[in-house]
Amino acid sequence: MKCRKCGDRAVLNMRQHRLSLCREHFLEWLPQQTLRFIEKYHMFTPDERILVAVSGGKDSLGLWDVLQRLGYQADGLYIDLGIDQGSGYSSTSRQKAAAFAEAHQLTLHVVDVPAELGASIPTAAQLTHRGLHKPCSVCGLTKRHIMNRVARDFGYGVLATGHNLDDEVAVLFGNTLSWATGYLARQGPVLDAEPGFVRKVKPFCRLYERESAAYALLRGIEYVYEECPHAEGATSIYYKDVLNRMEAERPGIKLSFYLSFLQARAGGFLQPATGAARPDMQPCPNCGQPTTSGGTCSFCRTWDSVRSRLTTPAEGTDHNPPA
Ligand code: Q46
Ligand code: ZN
Ligand code: ZN
Repeated sequence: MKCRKCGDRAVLNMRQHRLSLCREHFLEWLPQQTLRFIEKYHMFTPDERILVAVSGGKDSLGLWDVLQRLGYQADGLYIDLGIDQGSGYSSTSRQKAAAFAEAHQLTLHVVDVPAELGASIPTAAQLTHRGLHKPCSVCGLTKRHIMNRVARDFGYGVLATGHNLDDEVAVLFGNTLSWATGYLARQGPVLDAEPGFVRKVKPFCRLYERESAAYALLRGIEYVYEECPHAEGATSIYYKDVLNRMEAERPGIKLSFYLSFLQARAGGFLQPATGAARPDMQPCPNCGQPTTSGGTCSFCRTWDSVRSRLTTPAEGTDHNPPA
C-alpha cells in the first residue's frame, strides 16, 4: 500500500475516501480537511477566540493540536468530574490535558467539580434521582452548564468539542430510530448562539474515529486511552458497534448517512422544528444561565439538592466530601 501523494509506504488506508497516505501526508491532510469543514460550515473565523472542551482523550487533544497548528486562537477547558474511585480516570485525563497545554504553552482552564460544587459526579448521581442507573445524566447537565459558563465568563465567541463522525452518526442513528425531531433539528456541525448560549461547533464531525486516533498517535500526543468507566454499556456504544459492522461491508456508509442527513435538513426536511423558537427562556435567578423552567435552572436545582443531602447523609451512603 503506497501513499497516493509521494509513493512512500502508506500508514493509513482510508477505504471510505479511496485514499492511502504516508505519515507525513496524513499529518498534512487531516488539518487541511478540518480547515475545509471549519470554513464550509462557517464555524469560526481567525479573529475569534475559541474554547476547546478537552477531556484528555484523543479527539479533543487532537482537535486542540490541529487548531493551534492552523493558527487559531484556541484555549482549553478541562472539567474534572471526580471520576476516580477504582479507575483514576479523572486524575489521569486531567494530567494528560495539563501536560499537553504545558508542552505547547497553551492556556488551560480547569474546573474541579468536587472542589467547586461540593461532590464528585458519581456522588452527586447517587444522591439525586438523576443517578438511579448511571451518572451520565447529572454529568451531561453539569458539563453543558460549566462549558457555557466558562465560555461566556471569559469572552470566548465559540465552544469547540472533539466529536468525530462515529460519535455524530451514533447519535443520529439513535435519534432517527426514535424520530426525535427536536434533537435531529439541532444536530449538526454548528449549533448557533442564542441569547445566553455561545455557539457550539464540531470541527471533527466529518472525520472517522480511526482517522482522529491515527492523527493523535502519529503526532505523538499523550492521551488517556481508557474510556470513562461509566461509558460501558451505553446505547451509543451498541450503535457504534452496529454501524461499524455496516461500514466494514459498505465503506463510506457512515459518512454518506451523515451527509445525506445534513442535506435533507438543509432542504427543509425538519423545517417546522428547525424554525421553532425555544420556549420562553428566562435567566435563572441563581446562576443567570437561560432556562425554560420558569424559576431556578435544573443545574442549580440538582446541585442544591446534592449539597442538602451531603449535609444530612443517609446511612451507608458512600460520600466523597468536598476537596
Ligand atoms: S457522561 Fe457518562 Fe461520559 Fe460523564 S459519566 Fe462518563 S460516560 S464522562 S461522555
Ligand atoms: Zn506521502
Ligand atoms: Zn441556575
